[in-house]
Amino acid sequence: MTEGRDRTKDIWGARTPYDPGTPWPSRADAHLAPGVAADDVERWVPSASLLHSNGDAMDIAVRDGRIVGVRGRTEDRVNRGRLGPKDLYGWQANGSPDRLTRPLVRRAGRLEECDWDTAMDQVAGRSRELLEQRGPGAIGFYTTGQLFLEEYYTLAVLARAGIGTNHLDGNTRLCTATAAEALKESFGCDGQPGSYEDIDHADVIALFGHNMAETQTVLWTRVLDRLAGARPPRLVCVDPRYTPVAQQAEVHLAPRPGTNVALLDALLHEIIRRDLIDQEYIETHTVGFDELAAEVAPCTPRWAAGICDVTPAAIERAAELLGTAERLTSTVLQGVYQSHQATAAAVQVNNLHLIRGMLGRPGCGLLQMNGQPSAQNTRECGADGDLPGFRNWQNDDHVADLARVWNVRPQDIPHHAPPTHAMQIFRYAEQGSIRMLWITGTNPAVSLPELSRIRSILAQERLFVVAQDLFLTETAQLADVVLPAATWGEKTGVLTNADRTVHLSEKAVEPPGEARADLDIFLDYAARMDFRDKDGGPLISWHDPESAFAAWQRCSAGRPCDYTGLSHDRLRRADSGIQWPCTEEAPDGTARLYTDGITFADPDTCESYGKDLVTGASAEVVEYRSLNPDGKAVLRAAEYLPPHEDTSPGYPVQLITGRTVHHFHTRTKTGRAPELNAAAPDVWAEMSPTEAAHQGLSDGDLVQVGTPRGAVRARLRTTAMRDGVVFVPFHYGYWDTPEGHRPPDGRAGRAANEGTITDWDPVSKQPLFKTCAARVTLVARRATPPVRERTDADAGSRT
Ligand SMILES: Nc1nc2c(c(=O)[nH]1)N[C@H]1C(S)=C(S)[C@@H](COP(=O)(O)OP(=O)(O)OC[C@H]3O[C@@H](n4cnc5c(=O)[nH]c(N)nc54)[C@H](O)[C@@H]3O)O[C@H]1N2
Ligand SMILES: Nc1nc2c(c(=O)[nH]1)N[C@H]1C(S)=C(S)[C@@H](COP(=O)(O)OP(=O)(O)OC[C@H]3O[C@@H](n4cnc5c(=O)[nH]c(N)nc54)[C@H](O)[C@@H]3O)O[C@H]1N2
Ligand SMILES: [Mo]
Repeated sequence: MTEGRDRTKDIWGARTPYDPGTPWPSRADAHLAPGVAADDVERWVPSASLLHSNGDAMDIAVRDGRIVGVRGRTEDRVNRGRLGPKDLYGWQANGSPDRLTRPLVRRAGRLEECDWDTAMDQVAGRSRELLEQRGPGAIGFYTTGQLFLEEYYTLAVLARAGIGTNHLDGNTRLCTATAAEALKESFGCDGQPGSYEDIDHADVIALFGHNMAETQTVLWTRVLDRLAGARPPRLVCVDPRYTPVAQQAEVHLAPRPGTNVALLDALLHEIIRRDLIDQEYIETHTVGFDELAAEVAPCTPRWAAGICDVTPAAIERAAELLGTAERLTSTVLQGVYQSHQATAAAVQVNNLHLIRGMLGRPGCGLLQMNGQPSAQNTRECGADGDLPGFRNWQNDDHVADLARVWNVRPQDIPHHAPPTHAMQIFRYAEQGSIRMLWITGTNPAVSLPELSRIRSILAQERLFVVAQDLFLTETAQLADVVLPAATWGEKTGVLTNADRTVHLSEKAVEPPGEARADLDIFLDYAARMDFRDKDGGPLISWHDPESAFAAWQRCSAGRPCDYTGLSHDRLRRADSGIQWPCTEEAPDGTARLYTDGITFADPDTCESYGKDLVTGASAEVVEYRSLNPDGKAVLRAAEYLPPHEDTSPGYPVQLITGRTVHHFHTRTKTGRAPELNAAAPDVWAEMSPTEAAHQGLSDGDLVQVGTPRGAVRARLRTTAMRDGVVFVPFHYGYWDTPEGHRPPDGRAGRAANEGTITDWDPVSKQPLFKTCAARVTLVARRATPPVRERTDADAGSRT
C-alpha cells in the first residue's frame, strides 16, 4: 500500500524486483480523501485511468454519492495495482466547485446560463441553417482522446453520415497522429504490434523521445522493477534532456532537437554494415530492404554526429545494443512525433524492428505509443481524420462496406479527399469556409500552436463555436455555446490503452448539476437533427453506452480492431482488461499482432496505401499493389532534412515544450487537485547551467522565452540537458488575474504555445511542438535563492 506516502514526491513507489520472463508482481496503490478509511467506502466502482494512455486499472471509492478516492486493481495485466501521482490525486477535480453545471449561451457578448433545450436548439438551429445555406463543409468537429469509445463512434456516425462533413478530427492530431501514420506506413494499418508484457522479457529497451518516467509512471515502474531484478534489461534513451529515463540508461543520446532521422539512419547504417540483421525475416516479411540499405549507406555515425551533435562513439554503442539485443522493446513518443520529420523518424524505428526480426515474440515489443487515455478509440472509431474501423478512404469497397453498416449510400460518406486534419480545420475556420466548430473535450486555446492565432480564430464573429467541457476553460470562454459535460466516474464507457487493452469504466456518481454525458449530448443532437438512414429509419438507433458499444462492434467486425468478442458485460466479468482483436477465435484477446507474419497490409485490407515521406502525398492503389502485392511490411527509407525553423542570432536557442510528472495537459483536472497543484503551481523554464550562463542568466531568474510569434514569462531552473535548448512545460494556461488572461503589463503569456509555430509533419500532419527557435531574456534577477522541494523525478539531476 502506498497510503501515507506523499506520492507527489515518491513518484514510482516501492520496488518489487522481478526477473526476465516472470510475471510482474502486484502492488496495491490507493489513496483516499483525508479522514476516509477503507471501511468507510460504500462501493468500489471499476474504471481505468483517464490521465494518460497507460490504461491503469483502478476502482473508484464512493461514499455518500461522492468520489472519495481510488485504488489500483492488482489483478489487471496493465498495472497490477499500481497508480501514478496524477491518478492517486487527480480524481478530486471531479468535485471541484467550479464545474460547469448548466449550459451557457452567448447573449450580447456575455455567456449566460440557460436550460438544455435553449442551448441544444441553438446548436441544432445553427447546424440546419448552415447546411441549407453553405452545405456540410461549413460544419467542423474537433474532438479529443479523452472521451469513451461509444462517444467517438456516435460522433463519427453523426458527423460523417449525418451531417456529411469531412471535417472531423481529434486533438489526437497533436498527440498520436504520427503513431497511427507510422503504423500505416510500415504495416498498412494502425494497431499497436506490441504488448506491455514485452517489458517483462526484453533484454534491451530503447526509448525514443519518450520520457516514460514522467508520462507513463506505472509503465516506468515496470521498467524500474526489471532493473532491480536479476538480468536487468539495458536501456537506450534518445532525448535532448537528462530525464529520469536518461538517468537509468546505459546509453543516453542527447541529439540536437529535430535530428531524429539522421540519428536513426546512422543506427540502421551500423546495424546493416555489421550484418546484425535477420535476413530470413526480411525476405519473408518485408519489401523495400534494398532501398533502405541504399538510403542509409552514406549515413555513417560520423556523418550523423555532425548533425545531431552527439559523438560517433555513442551512436556506435547504441547500435551495438540495438543490434545485438535478443529481445528488443522500443517505445516512441512525442520527442519523435512532434517534430518536422515525425513519421519519417517513427518509421525508422519500425524498420529497426523489421530488419532485426524483432516482432511478434515476447520481448520484441514495438510500441508506437499513445498519450491520451482513449486516443486509440478516437482513431478506431474514425472520430479522427480516418474512417471507422481502420477503413481506407481510398478503397471504394471499404467505403461501401461502411455504408452497409450504417445503411446509407456510399456517396453519403465523404471520401473524395482525405478526411480533414485538425490543422486544416482551423485553417478553414480562419479562412471562413468552416462556420461552425464543435469542440469536445479539448482546450485548443492552450494546446494548439501559436495561440494568438488560435484565439483570433475562435473569437471571430462569423464562427459559431460550441465547447463541451467540464470547466469554463480558455476555449469555452471564447465559445458561443458551452455544454457542461459529465466525465470519468460520472458516466459509463469503454477506453482502450496504448497496448490495445480495453477497459470498462463504470459510472460511480452522478454528474454535478445538469451536466450530461457526452454520449447523451450527441444522441440529443442526433435526435434534434433527425438524421436518417437511406430507408428513412433513424441513422443512430442506439440510446445508451451498451447499445452504442454493440453498434460499434458491428462496425469493427472483420476489421483489424475487431471487438466482436467483447461486450460491457464481458468486460465487467473479466478480472483484467482485454486486448483487441477479441473475437470468437480469440476470445481472450490478442497479446501481440504479427506473431505469424504481417496480416493487415494486403492491398484489399490495408487502411492506407502509404504516403510520400517527404511531401505527404498519398499513393494510389496501383502504386501500392506493385510495391507490395503480397501485403508484407514495407521498409520505407527517409533522408534527413533539417528542421524548418533553425536558430539565428536573434533566436539563438531551440525551444522544446512538453510534460512534467504532476500535471496533465492544460491542467483543467490536475490544477484542481490540491496536492498536484502544490507540487507544481506555476510555469518555469529549464536550461543547462552552461547555456544559462552563456545567456547571462542564472537559476531562479524571471525570464522571457520569446519566439517570432509570442512569449512566455517563467522562472528559470538550471538542470542537466543539452546546451542550446530551453524547455518549457506546456501545462499552464492563461494568467488568472482580475484584468483577464494577460499578465499585468500585457506583454507575455504563460502558455508555452504563445511561442510555438504553426507547422506540421507533412505526412501525419502533427504539429511541431518540439522544435522552434527562441531567445531567453532576463526580466528580473531572482531576489532570493530558489527554494523548491525535489521529487524523485529530479533525482540525479546534475545541477
Ligand atoms: N505527467 C503527464 N503524463 C502524461 C501527459 C501529461 O500531460 N502529463 N500527457 C499524456 C499524453 S497526451 C502524451 S502525448 C504523453 C507524452 O509523453 P512524452 O512523449 O513522454 O512527453 P513529452 O514531454 O511531450 O516529450 C518527451 C520527450 O521528448 C524529448 N524531445 C524533445 N525534442 C526531441 C527530439 O528532437 N528528439 C528526441 N528524441 N526527443 C526529443 C523531450 O525532451 C521530452 O523529454 O504523455 C501522456 N502522459
Ligand atoms: N506546446 C505543446 N503543446 C501541446 C503538446 C506539447 O507537448 N507541447 N502536446 C499536445 C498533445 S500530445 C496533446 S494530447 C494536447 C492536449 O491538449 P488538450 O486536449 O487541449 O488538453 P486537456 O487539458 O487535456 O484538455 C481536455 C479538455 O477536456 C475536458 N474534459 C475532460 N474529460 C472530459 C469529458 O469526459 N468530456 C468532455 N466533454 N470534456 C472533458 C477537460 O476539462 C479539458 O478542458 O496538447 C498538445 N499541445
Ligand atoms: Mo497527447
